[in-house]
Amino acid sequence: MTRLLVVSNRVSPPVGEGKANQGGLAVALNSALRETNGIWFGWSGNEIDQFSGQINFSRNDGVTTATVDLEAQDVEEYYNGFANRTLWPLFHDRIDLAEFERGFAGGYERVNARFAETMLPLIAPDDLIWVHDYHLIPLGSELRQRGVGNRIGFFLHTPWPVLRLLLSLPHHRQLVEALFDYDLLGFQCNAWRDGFLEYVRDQFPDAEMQDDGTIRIGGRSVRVIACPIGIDAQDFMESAASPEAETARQEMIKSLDGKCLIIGVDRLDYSKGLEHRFHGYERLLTDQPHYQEKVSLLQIAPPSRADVASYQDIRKGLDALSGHINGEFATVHWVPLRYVNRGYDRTSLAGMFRASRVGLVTPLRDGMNLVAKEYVAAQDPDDPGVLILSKFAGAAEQLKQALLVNPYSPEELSDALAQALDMGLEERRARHAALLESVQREDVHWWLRTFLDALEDHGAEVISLDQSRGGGNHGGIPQIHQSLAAPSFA
Ligand code: ADQ
Repeated sequence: MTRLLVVSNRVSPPVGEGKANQGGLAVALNSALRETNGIWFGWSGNEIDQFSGQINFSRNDGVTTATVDLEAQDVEEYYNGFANRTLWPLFHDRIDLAEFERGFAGGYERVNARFAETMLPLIAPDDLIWVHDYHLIPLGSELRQRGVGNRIGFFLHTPWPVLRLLLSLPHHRQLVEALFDYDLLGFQCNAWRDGFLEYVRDQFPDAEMQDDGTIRIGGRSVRVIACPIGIDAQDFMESAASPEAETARQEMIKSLDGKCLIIGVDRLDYSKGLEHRFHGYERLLTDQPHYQEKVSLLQIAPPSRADVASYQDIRKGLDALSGHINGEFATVHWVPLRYVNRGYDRTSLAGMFRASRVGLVTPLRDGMNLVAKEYVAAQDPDDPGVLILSKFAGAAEQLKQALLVNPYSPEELSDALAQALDMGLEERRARHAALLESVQREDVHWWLRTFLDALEDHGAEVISLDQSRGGGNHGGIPQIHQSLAAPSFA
């Protein structure tokens, strides 16, 4: 396998024995990096006074990471700014929360250029370069401008916004144009990929679309695929069946005192639909009072991006709403909603998932949603819980045997909760078996292979289209890139 160079905002090196706490994505990328003697490049998470471009190398469990420190202004404008206050809300349909500031766009452009410049010496001629997520959309273009001819792929972990929303982003065309400099673009599902193609058709009428998803434009060629990310299903199933998970399950069952557990586990983010979820639960308790004192909703939601005001607002809103629901329905013997603002290790989560009757995964918009897949993998196949899943999560394209709901409708949520709580064993088993088959078949290893195979295969075709690209790395700027103005988002 060709050497792999992974680039993402933050890096996640192997943590040895503590693998139980590492997500499937990090484990899978690390195993590919280990296998190819590759490098993972990104921001260290540290701030310094002045950007120096100095790379800090570290080697853990056979994987090399290379990180750079950023200036406080970079962090504010690029990370807290353009990435998390402009693109994240826009890509999750929250245009009301999106902030369009020139300074943010300038910082985004600057940090992407700094990443490209800094990582240049790390690139060997045959390396496959794999760039991750919305923080780094222009990185491929920045590398091309510096003469990098390697095959470069980009994977977007978030949804792709619909055309009319993306048009509200100043300089949206330049952002998309930068994506044409990759050889391969991966989206989480067909809906996001099709949204991207719709945008290209609308804004770039000269683009030639081929049946295999290749777009040819201005002498460039980029293949666009849907490649859904999975979890390490085998590993998660083993964690769920371990003695530690069993202890967590039993403790949870004991604390429930005979009530049926409904569980939600999410980062505290407005895209995850927690307020709507709470309203749906409130609706169940109001409209179908026979469930009172029979069920308990556990919502685990560790805070994230606490520097961004909209995240402080959502936290305040949820504190108030959870208090309101408990105030309205609680009795001296029953707390209807347990709302917990901290993270748990994966084994404990697996045990809690296994103790539940219902998994409630209802984001308003989500690139994929791995919690849905983890919930399925954690279940006891002989007595599984029921997954309620938002239609607007990328995972809904694969997990069709879940109870699919519109997360905006408290009535639909309430109906689905009642249906799940009343579902007989036979139907639960049948639905779970079909879901598990999908989660196991398209796991994180499948995702990694599928993306990297597509990225490798595409190389030969690119060379025949654009001879200047194939000749190794820093061999001068390929002609096609000279003919296009460098994208500017400022
Ligand atoms: P996220 O939005 O972070 O990721 P998600 O897919 O749900 O969301 O993954 C979160 C991971 O964190 C899961 O492995 C989950 O178990 C873990 N996690 C969540 N809450 C936790 C808690 N309270 N304690 C411990 N662990 C917790 C982005 C996109 C998603 C996409 C992923 C991967 O927004 O749509 O699925 O990337 O591509």
